[in-house]
Amino acid sequence: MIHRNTNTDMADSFKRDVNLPIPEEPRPPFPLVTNYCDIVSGFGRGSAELGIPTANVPIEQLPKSINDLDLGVYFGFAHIKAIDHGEPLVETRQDGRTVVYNYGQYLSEANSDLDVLPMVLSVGKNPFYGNDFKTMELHVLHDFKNDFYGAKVKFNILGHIRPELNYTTKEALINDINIDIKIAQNFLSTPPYQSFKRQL
Ligand code: ADP
Ligand code: RBF
Ligand code: MG
Repeated sequence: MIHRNTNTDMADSFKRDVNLPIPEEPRPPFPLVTNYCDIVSGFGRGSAELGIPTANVPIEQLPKSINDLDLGVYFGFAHIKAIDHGEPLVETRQDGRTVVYNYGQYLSEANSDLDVLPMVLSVGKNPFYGNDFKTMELHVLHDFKNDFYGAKVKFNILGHIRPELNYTTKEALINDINIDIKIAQNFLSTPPYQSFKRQL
């Protein structure tokens, strides 16, 4: 029997003790959906240290239902759009590096950047880095050619993959994020999950 989309019967490489069961279609409290939120800068560690960039969104712009979620890793779809803006704005991070807010002016329709795209979401306090406040960060499963700080993103959350964990090494964190990505791709590619692209 071909039956590949439950978390209890997945390829061995996806199996982990921490995996939560994921149903064949979203079940309450999912789907949850946001309005368009700003993409803001974080600590700049996602791409620089992990090779996994994450678009950070301000938690104040999210509905209470999303702010009430347990810390952990979720998946869904995201829609990014550029906003009209004059000059790019340059911000200096605490460590002196600069971030350029280009408001998404290099997003390219030809590169499918403006499509509804699959994503994994970390709702966390990032214990690996010793933060003590909550962040919401989306890693979009797509190869953007430029960054897009200051653009807007609207997303939905369709399932919960695992709780947030603390890690002793960067490699263990990266390894788990890569498993999260495979699980998300697996579910998001199925018709019951695909149908929620229409929400965005
Ligand atoms: P920061 O800590 O400032 O969020 P990151 O290293 O996490 O820094 O990089 C995030 C930025 O990278 C995003 O705001 C976005 O502009 C860009 N980016 C490029 N590719 C992606 C992607 N696939 N998913 C999310 N953000 C991406
Ligand atoms: N950080 C943690 O400390 N623990 C985690 O379990 C964790 N899971 C993540 C899962 C995904 C899918 C992503 C994109 C990030 C995760 N991170 C986790 C957050 C990571 O530490 C964060 O992206 C970096 O701190 C860069 O901002
Ligand atoms: Mg980030």
